[in-house]
Amino acid sequence: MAKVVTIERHIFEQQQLYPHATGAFTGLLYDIALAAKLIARETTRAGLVDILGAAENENIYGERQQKLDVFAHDIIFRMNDHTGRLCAMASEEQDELIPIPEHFPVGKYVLLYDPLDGSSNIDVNVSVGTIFSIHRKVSAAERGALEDLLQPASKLVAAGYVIYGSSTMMVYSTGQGVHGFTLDPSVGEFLLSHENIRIPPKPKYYSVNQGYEKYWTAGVRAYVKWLQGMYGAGHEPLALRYTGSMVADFHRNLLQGGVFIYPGDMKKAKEPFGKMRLMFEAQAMAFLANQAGGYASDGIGSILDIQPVLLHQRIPLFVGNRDLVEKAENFIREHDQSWIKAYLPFRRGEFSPV
Ligand code: P6P
Repeated sequence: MAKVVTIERHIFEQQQLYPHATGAFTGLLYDIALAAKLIARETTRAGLVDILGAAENENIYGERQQKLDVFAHDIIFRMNDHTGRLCAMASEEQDELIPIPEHFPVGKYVLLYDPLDGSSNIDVNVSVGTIFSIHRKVSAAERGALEDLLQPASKLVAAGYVIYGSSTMMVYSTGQGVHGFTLDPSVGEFLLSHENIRIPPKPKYYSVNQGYEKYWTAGVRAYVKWLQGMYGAGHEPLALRYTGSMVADFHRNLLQGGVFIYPGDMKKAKEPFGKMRLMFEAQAMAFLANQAGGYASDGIGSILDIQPVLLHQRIPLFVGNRDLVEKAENFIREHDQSWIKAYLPFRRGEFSPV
């Protein structure tokens, strides 16, 4: 019988790999796992208690916040604001940096999180997820600053997600591979179920909102046709799976092989360069994909290397099997020079704050 490893034990064992670890980082991951258990309890009951329906206000993107979004945001904040492990936080649901309250001590990490990604799916019982990233403090500021948050994904010390689906799973990496834990609700423990996840070399799926094809650039349109096996004999089509919940689509491609695509499109002037949030979605998934043998790109190059400029900046995203993502870069390079010319200043951060 395989050994039973709880996420707490796994995190502790990972800490042993870092002789100078102080335990603060380990404690931070424990706290995220606990917050995930509390959120999982509410998401599985969402249909039963008056937690459905949009909250009264909207978030920075003009999206009506589902009450569960607000609950998940609050749980993660309150689990981490007093521990002395963080010097700042940032949430997809809040416009600005979230400081640690003055009466609490600060630590040497910052936490960025999307409390409930895909929350528009809550009311129709489709999987949703929490995404988190952890950077080390780099600024000289006493209590954390934007500079500590706006670091490239190559500097991440950890990242992961929780998927609230047919079962609740927490998937994370501290740079030592990607590991998945399934929640056993009868004992309230995340148990190791997927050790050292590697993206299978033979992909099965592609995930994109096919309904927006008319807005794609020529290169993206040609690329998706290639994924569908439309060019030349011998290239088998990939199956399309798209739920509108990036965590669920990413998770499927991580385990079965495939590529998640949210390209730049021209349907919304404010989103010609994509809808995905660099700091709250793309960075974590890029870190995990690379740790699992895959790759993540904005169509030009690695997400890991992009220097963020704004907390809520958006980015085109292609993530999954390395060869599939590199193929997207080739199609865009070949067909989308005008789009590239418009995007490069944006990518360098030469844009007025939105
Ligand atoms: P669309 C959810 O809001 C999200 O950020 C991702 O989880 C998801 O993949 C995407 O947006 C869905 O966007 O435009 O296809 O509905």
